[in-house]
Amino acid sequence: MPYAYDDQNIFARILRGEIPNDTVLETEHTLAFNDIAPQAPVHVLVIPKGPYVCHDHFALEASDAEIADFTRTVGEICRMKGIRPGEGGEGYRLIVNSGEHGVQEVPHMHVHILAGRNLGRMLA
Ligand code: DGP
Repeated sequence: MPYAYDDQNIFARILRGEIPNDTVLETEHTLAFNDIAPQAPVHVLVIPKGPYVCHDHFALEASDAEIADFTRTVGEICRMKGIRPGEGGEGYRLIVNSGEHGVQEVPHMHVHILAGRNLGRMLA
């Protein structure tokens, strides 16, 4: 069954300008803003502007231009925040919750960028 995108989800409303956001970076296909409930000193959400429900929906159905723009934007934010380990930063973690078992709360594809403290081990 194809994905059904709920255009009333909170990120869709942010994209339409109905709800304010603390924008970090905006590009042609991507918007990045600070998480409303930060779990680390740096906690940025990066979302595609297109109506993609979750990661696989985006990865398989978005255009190459959208995917490239999104990936570059994540990298650019790491550069802006000074968290790139190759450039003297202390590193970061990307999280993409998808679907029920991924405990995705907002049904619009998003990547969390977390940094600014040691995030501990997640996988044994
Ligand atoms: P997830 O569980 O991966 O779907 O994470 C959703 C994130 O979205 C969560 O960290 C809190 C954040 N969030 C929810 N509502 C809002 C909002 O209105 N504004 C912002 N900036 N973030 C929100």
